[in-house]
Amino acid sequence: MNKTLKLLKLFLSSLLLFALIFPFENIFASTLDSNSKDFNNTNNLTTISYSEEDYISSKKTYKEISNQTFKQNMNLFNSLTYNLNNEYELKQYIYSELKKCQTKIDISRFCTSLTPNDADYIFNTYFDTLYEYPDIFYTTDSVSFTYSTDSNNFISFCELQITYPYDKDTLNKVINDFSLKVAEINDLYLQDISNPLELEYEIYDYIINNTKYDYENLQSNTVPYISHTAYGSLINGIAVCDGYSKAAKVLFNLVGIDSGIIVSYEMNHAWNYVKFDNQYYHLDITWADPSFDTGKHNYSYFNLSDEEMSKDHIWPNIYPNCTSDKFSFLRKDIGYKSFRLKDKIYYDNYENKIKSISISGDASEVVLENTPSNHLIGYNNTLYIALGNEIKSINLSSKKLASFRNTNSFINNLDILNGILYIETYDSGNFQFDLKTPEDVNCDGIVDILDLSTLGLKYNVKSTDSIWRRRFDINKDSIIDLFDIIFLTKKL
Ligand SMILES: [Ca+2]
Ligand SMILES: [Ca+2]
Repeated sequence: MNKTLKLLKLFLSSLLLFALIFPFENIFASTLDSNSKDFNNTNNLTTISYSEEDYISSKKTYKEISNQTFKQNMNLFNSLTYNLNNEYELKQYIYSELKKCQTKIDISRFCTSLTPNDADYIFNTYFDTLYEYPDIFYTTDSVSFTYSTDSNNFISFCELQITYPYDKDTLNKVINDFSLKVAEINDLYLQDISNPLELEYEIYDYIINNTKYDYENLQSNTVPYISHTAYGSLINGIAVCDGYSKAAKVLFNLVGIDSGIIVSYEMNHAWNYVKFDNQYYHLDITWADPSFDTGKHNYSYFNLSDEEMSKDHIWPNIYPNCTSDKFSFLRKDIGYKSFRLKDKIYYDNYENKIKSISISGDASEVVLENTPSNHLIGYNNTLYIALGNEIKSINLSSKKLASFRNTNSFINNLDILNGILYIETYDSGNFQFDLKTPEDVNCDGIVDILDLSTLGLKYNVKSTDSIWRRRFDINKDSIIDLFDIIFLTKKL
């Protein structure tokens, strides 16, 4: 009896030793194959690769699979059961490891109920993670994983292998640049806004104003991977549709707006969905960008219902239903002569009136009667309207109308970008005016005692403090102090 027990102990400990050594031995024995979906089986260890393109095309097959009968779907059903238990934790784990730029991510503990048939599910979970957290922009567009199975064909070892297209210093630099840029956008554009809908408009407008569509590379079929990333949009200012969508998702994540990215294999296109007031809406920032398609689009692709969107888009039925048409007023009532300032959209609908409507469409009013215009644009509580050769300004608090500039010929277009007013005339050239007034710290279009008291509230705040706002630092010396007050007082 004692001898049998000893033998059993010996047998069990050698089994344990074998199990411990086995995976390590085989990690070193395995070789990677970068070819998509190529299999490489070495000593019971298999390596498969999968690209973002495979991921996008899987969104198409998902639609087809979901139409098949239950029996044919047992494998899918099994992985869906598994999804419910573990998917969130797996994504969080992958995300945290990618944040640390790990080249190998051991996900064995998440995969014990899976078989090799579920490989695509693992890959899709990896890419789902990248689409949920596009601040991970610094991996290549493909991933490999190596696995082994036990005697019942369940996965016993499973490791993702990540490649980064940069050396270590460059990798650190691009990540650092990106997070500084996101912090700057937050500081300048988002931090002071508490209304979630206004935040959504601000993010949509920010990306349209600061990203150009990568046409040049599209035409020569040389779009670099970076144009498909949030980095392409936010840092380079150049992107294609998924770059626009990922940049928006990064900013929506930052401010806590529930959103996602819709990929359409059929259209070779991507856009966002956003949740507002318990309803989902489509948002296509790429198609709304005048650099994608000339002409001002404004809110033509802001918060659309499925019905509105399906006029020129198709997508797999795996995304949230968008049934509300609350924002269709943006397409129906408001033309290209419109501009949003904070929580109102100002517009001229060929009635010789300037009207405003709240960004939710709930309340509208007439701002100015008898004020025809050809173009309308706004900045810091002031509207600029052009008619013929003249530009007028309207302060929205006082409703005071004043002549701003006269040009010698017909004004073709007005544009405002980052505080600069661009004027395009028919035959006397183009002009620009810097409208920025750093002393107007509360951004209401005038410099007065209110700015002084607003500045006073930030007195002695330094750039390292959490309540820092760079627009209060008028002389740009990283502290809000007496010197800023002196600058402001000179303008009173
Ligand atoms: Ca002011
Ligand atoms: Ca200062």
